[in-house]
This record gives sequence, structure tokens and C-alpha cells, in this order.
Amino acid sequence: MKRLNSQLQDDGAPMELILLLRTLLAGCKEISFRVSQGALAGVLGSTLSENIQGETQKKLDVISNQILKDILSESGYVKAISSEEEDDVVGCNPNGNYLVSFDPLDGSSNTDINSLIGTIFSITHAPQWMEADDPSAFLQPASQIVAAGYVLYGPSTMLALTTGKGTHLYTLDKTHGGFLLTTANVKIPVQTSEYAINGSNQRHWETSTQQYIGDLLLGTNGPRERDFNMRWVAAMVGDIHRILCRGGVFLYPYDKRDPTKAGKLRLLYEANPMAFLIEQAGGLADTGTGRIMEVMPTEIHQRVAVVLGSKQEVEACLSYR
Ligand code: AFP
Repeated sequence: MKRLNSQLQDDGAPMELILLLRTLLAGCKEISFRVSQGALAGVLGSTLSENIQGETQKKLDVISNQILKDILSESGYVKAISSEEEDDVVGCNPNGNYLVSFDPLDGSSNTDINSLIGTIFSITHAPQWMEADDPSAFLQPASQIVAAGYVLYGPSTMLALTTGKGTHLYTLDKTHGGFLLTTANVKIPVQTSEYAINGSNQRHWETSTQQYIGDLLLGTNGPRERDFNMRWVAAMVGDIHRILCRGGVFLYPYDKRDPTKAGKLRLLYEANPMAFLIEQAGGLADTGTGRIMEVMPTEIHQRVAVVLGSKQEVEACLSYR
């Protein structure tokens, strides 16, 4: 099977970006090991601290963040990092050529139940003019991303990665420690009968979301004239992985619980990298009012509404607006 290096070279990725990705993935392999140790290594459960989003941090959130922060800071390739678990941008090498944004452990509440979790990341060029800890350099739309992906810590550890030449899936071969290409050029089926949304928020949704999901629930008795199935992993990495593998649509729409928040998910750490992966696999990714890839961030911890996945179903959802 083809190795990661070889696929990245075939896709025309520059050597420095390949080396940076290998460094980042070395950190993810360490996270994978810690996750697999679970209660044996005392890494499960919560800390007493909250992150900038006001969420109680799990021990594995803190451990994963530290692993990635250390390995990227010491690599020399990175000028600064921005993490869901850091209040501010962390300056690294003033001469580094890249910026890395990441959610070190997406879906961390799933650590309590030994279920799917993952690391989501994206990489952009570092502007020459920036100071190493200048947050404004991270305020670039996803169309500027040079590499994005996630590592899913599931029954096997898998990597979904794009450098803009298609989305490829790799599986970690723990016998020699490398990621091997297991599905090249993933193509999301254009049509789907599967959707993912946290239905417990229904009463807070806007009318357009109520109507769209209502019609899916009516199945063969409604205007869609076919039945739909629902899945919810509570970790975006798990839901997006399923969509890459067999299609579907994922929604975390705006809701009225906190009108000051445009959505729940983070633009830099979740929506942008997933939008790039989904679009490179032939799907669509939208906020409900425009393409996620074109959103100009205004702050590093910005939240956004998302609907992404199989092309026709995203279009169907948007037609209700
Ligand atoms: P964490 O990264 O804080 O664990 O949150 C996970 C997440 O942002 C995303 O991965 C899930 O799709 C979503 O939250 C789950 O939200 P609910 O709490 O509404 O199930």
C-alpha cells in the first residue's frame, strides 16, 4: 500500500509542508496511543478548568493540546498556532512559514464512553508581515488553506487529508507506525437518505430548519417521498467520516438558545477544515447563507452554523431558506 509521503509527493505538496504534516501526525500518533491507554493511564475524566469557550476541559483535551503545541512549536516550520483549547494565539518560530489551527480532541465528551473522538487541523501560509503571536494572521478564509484533515481515533486510527488534490483516507499501521493510503480520491455520493443533527435542539431551531427536518421525518408520507435515516455521533469527526465513507448530510444550524452565537461549531477548528475535505470529495459545505470556504473570519474562536455533505441534500436543505 502507498505511504503518506508518496501520495503527498504525487499531489505536488512542497517538501516543507510534507515535513510539517509528518510532524503534526507524529503528535496525533502519540494522542492515539494515550487515547488507547484510557483508564489504564489515568487520562479519562475532567479537569477543574474551563477553556475560552466556557466548556469544562477533559484531561485528554489538555494532554492532546499540549502534545500538539510542543511538537509544532519545536518543529521550526510553524510561526504560530491557534487551538480551540488556547485563549490566544501561541507564537512559535518567528521565521516559520506556516500557521496551524486545530481542535486537539474533537468530541471529547465521548472519552467518557470509549466512543469516537479525533483531532481536526488546517494549515495556511504565515504572512511575512506578521508578528509570531499576531491573531489577525489567522483571519484568512478557508480558501487559503494549503492542507486540512482529521485523525479519527476509532477502532482503527484513520487520517482524512487534503492538500487541494482530492481527499484521501489513510489508516495507521501500528506495526510500523506509518499512515498507509486505504482510499484514494474519496467521492461522496451525490444523493443520500441519511442525515445527522442533534434533534434535542429542535424547539430552538429557526422555521426553515424545522420545516426541512420535518419533511425528512415525514419520509414516504411527505414531499420527499422517501424515508430518511438519522445518525448522531456527538463528535463532528465521526459524523464527517461517515459522510465521506457513505454519504449523508450533517447540520449544526443556528438556534435561538443564545442569539449572540451564529452557531455552535468553531469556524477555524471545525467548519473550515471539514468544508475543505468535503468539497474536495465532491460535497458541499455552507453556513446557510453562503459557502463556508469564503467566510472571512473576524476572530479566532468564531462560531458558525454549518450544513455539509452530499451535494443534492445540502442543496435541498438550503432551498428551505
Ligand atoms: P467538543 O469538541 O467540545 O467535544 O464538541 C464537539 C462538537 O463541537 C462537535 O464535534 C459535535 O458535532 C458537537 O459538538 C456535538 O454537540 P452536541 O453537544 O449538541 O451533541
